[in-house]
Amino acid sequence: MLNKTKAAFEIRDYIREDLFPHFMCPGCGHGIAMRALLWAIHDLNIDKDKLAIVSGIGCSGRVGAYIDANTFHTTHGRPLTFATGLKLARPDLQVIVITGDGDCLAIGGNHLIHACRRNLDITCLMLNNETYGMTGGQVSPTTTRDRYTTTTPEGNYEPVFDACELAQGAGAGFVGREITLQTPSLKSLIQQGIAHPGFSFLEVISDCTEVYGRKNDLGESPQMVLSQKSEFRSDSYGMIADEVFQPRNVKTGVLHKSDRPEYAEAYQQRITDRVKK
Ligand SMILES: Cc1ncc(C[n+]2csc(CCOP(=O)(O)OP(=O)(O)O)c2C)c(N)n1
Ligand code: SF4
Ligand SMILES: [Mg+2]
Repeated sequence: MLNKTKAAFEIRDYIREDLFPHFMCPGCGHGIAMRALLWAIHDLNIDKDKLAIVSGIGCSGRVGAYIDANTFHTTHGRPLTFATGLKLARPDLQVIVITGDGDCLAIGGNHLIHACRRNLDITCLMLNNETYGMTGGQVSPTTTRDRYTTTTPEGNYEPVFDACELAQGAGAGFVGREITLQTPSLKSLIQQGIAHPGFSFLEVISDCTEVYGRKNDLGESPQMVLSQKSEFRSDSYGMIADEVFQPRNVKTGVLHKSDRPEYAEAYQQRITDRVKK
């Protein structure tokens, strides 16, 4: 039933239409992720003037530019560092990072670990399409084993990173994963992540139809999105036994939640205690 006190979600209220047509390829999963994020922002009633979107470099990073809010398109791998400074300087802002698997786990991997460790109240949306989409489809830390990319012409032989386990291990207060096919569930997960007072790491299983799907004969966007459903499930968690570190049947939804102290609050408390001494 529609909430009578609030207007229904209309994506045009949240995007910069003057920048259209957008650059994304037809069927790119990043567009669905953007819709889910904006829907969550709408449902949470977040004031656009209080919303800061910080993004890195990549097709994922470019998504931020289309959002009608305070947007910061930063350098490759560094959106979490910019976001950390911004949130400490302006704790009144709702700071949301949009990053890619390459941006967040490869060049920016070190910054991710420390953002999780600090547990500052930032929401990090990592759009995982298993490749460096923007630069033509190189291998990334999440590329499925044996898949072809421009830098793995014989098939990928590197183990796959489980970013959610990494984030949990490094101390993130909230960790979750969802596929774009389940857009309402994705929206709900993003809402919970934003509402959580601490660092929220959200992995969105996206798809790069153009330079990754095509190279691996994964079909068009509908086939790619549907295949996520069989690989990512909300009721199971595990690795295929004979493929070490190869995530399959990986769990979706909220994977971890803790009430570790939020960094800025803990920092403020430390200062208050010192002044009292
Ligand atoms: C310091 C630096 N190194 C490399 C690049 C080139 N570069 C731009 S985007 C990108 C990878 C993006 O991949 P990902 O984060 O997965 O985003 P996607 O395009 O897949 O959404 C790279 C290597 C750069 N811009 N800056
Ligand atoms: S190259 Fe891939 S990730 Fe980039 S816009 Fe096209 S489909 Fe999306
Ligand atoms: Mg990518």
